[in-house]
Amino acid sequence: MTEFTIAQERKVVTSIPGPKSKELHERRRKAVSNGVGAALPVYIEKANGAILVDVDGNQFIDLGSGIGVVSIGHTNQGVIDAVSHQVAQLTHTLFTVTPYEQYVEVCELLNKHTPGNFEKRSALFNSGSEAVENAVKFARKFTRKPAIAVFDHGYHGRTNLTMAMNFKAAPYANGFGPLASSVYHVPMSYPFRDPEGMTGEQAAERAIVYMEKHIGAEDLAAIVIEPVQGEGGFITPAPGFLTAITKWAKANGVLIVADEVQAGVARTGQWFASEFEAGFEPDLFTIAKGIAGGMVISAVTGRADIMDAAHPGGIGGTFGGNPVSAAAAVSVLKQIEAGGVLEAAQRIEATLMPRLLELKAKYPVVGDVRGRGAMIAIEFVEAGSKKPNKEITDKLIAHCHQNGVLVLNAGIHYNTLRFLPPLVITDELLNDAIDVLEAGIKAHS
Ligand code: PLZ
Repeated sequence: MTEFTIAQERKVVTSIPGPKSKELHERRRKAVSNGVGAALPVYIEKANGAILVDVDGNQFIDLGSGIGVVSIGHTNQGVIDAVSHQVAQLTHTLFTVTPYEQYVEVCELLNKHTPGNFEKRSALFNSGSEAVENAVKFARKFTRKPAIAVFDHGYHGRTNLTMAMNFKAAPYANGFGPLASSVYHVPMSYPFRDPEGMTGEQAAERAIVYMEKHIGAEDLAAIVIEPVQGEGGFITPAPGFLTAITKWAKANGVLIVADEVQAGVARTGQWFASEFEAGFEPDLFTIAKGIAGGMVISAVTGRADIMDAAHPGGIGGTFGGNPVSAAAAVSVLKQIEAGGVLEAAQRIEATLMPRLLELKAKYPVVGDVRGRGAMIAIEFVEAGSKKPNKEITDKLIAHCHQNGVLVLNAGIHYNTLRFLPPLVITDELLNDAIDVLEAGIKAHS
């Protein structure tokens, strides 16, 4: 059992945001760029387990984990110990100047635990976007081809290349162009919105026609796909889709990059979300967020022949895989190895799913409940139709925030609520949060 240092309970003691948060928000307005958003402007002072404490003393149930980052729990003791030790030992050399063991150990652990029975290599970076950028570099260098295929509703980052890879130009790319070229968007399998009865194989056929006619396999280096889409609203493709895409890619000399930045590292109840379909065989994985308990690190892991095709000096960066972040990642990965973490994500699914399906049966505004493990979402619709219902989603988010539950939205129409709690969250907290949500649905639908 995890020992918590902050009581795992929701507590609202001021209006939300409280007076101290409001004061900080005023300071922020004068200091921070307007381009940087704020979903809930309460300023957080400390956290533990699944509870965030703000500067006014309010306690929030965290159903977001900083968008899937502190999966191991806020202020996890193993991470605290690893980071404290490392920060007093060595904080930086730059791995490409004079290396250190922690970087190698993270790569060994990732090579071991990513799917695929082949020799692997890894390289470490700072952010999810940077991992995706580098996966594309590896794929292009190995295949000597330029084009990249990505899927509708997908999200891959905020850098110049990854902006072009996102489905949504608004808000991620508008006005920030020119965007990178040779990126092509193809249709995703979206069971809730695809034609009734469309199978995974049929959805894959639809995507393959795009790739063959619109791009051409002879120019296509890689298909980059999230096995469960994050920002897109936890869209989980129909069974058979990922297998059919893999078969086509293998037959046509096209690589598959699984973007596991949001779905990876125990979030879905497996090490990686790619494991749910045996016929899905990615060549490369991009990994970030949940890997290091909030410390800054990301990775590309994959087939040794692809990863080694990059020439020495072609890949790197000043901070990638810095010793402190690497030590945190080793701690997190070893805690998952030790057991109990994947099971925690599975337990969260077992607690959440039946409750959310009950909401779906009771309230016609709940259109779809989907996801895997501790990565579950509700898509809201107008009662009696599948028309996206952003209005109620906004109201519910505000209601949850006012009542001490931090939820995030997702989906291209902002009509999806997503739950990605720290995996240490107790069933009591989960049920309390869903009670708050249900009261909101009752009041607003
Ligand atoms: N790939 C699948 O989910 C990051 C974005 C938050 P970075 N998603 C959260 C925001 O609004 O900026 C993400 C992802 C997938 C890549 C990324 C990019 O990861 O660490 O944010 O660069």
